[in-house]
Amino acid sequence: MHDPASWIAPNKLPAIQRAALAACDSLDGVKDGLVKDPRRCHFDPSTIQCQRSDAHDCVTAAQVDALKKIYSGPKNPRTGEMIFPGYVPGDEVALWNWPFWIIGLTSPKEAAQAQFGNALFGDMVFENPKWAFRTLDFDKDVALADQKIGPLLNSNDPNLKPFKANGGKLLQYHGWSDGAIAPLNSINYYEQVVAALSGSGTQKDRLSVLGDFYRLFMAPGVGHCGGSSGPDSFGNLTLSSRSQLHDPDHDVLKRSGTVGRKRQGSGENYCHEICGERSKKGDRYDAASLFLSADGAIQRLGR
Ligand SMILES: [Ca+2]
Repeated sequence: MHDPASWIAPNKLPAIQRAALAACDSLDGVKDGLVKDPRRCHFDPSTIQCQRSDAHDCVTAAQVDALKKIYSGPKNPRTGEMIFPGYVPGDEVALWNWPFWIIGLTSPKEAAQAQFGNALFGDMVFENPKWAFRTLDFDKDVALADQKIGPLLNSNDPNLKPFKANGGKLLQYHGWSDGAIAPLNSINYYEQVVAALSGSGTQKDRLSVLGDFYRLFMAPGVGHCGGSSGPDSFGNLTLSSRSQLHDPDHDVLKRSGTVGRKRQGSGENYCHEICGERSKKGDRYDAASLFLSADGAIQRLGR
């Protein structure tokens, strides 16, 4: 964060994504450009470190260090405690992923994350609009933010008992390629809710408590709310218009068989293999596997 040489320009992203996919795409059994469960992906950026001079198809030592920090997420330097999860490898190139959110098109200060950071800490925590994100103390400043604005902004209380008792149900999805909110945080929250609601029961009992109350669906290759390289139209009302919502050509939930959609705006037809899993039906893919598989992956966490 302090070393200008650590900035990763967008022209490096194709080489990074290629290397990440080479390491992880096939882990789910299908080489399709999607990593179904990025938690199984242990991509080491040092495998593409430049051996000689800097070039667009390799990364420098400083950039390797930066990549490792982006993938692992910020930690408290004093306690080692995770502040927030890192981003997952395999879908770095898309404009609305890393270029827009994380690295910036021509400089790191253009990144939306930097601008959010400056606005939140500068305006709301320190009340100093000249504050710059590079000065952040990951120990004291984060604690101060939690103390000062956390009660207003934090949405991490896992006690959903009152909501559940009132008949509430929660359907949540998160794109694995989200460059804004690290997707692993949703899984962490889900597990915290499981613990808060189920007490000391067995893992099976604990999950059955949530069965018809809270479902979390992790969508491979989907960016922040939508977009990126995976199938992102599944009744989530983000990119689908209301007319498209009930159109099998645009909504995977309406398509039982080959999963396809038209890329919004371009009219280009293409198909994706949901979750990277081949269906037993051969070249046909079961849309439901997107959800059942993702949910099942979460359930496996505690076993
Ligand atoms: Ca795959």
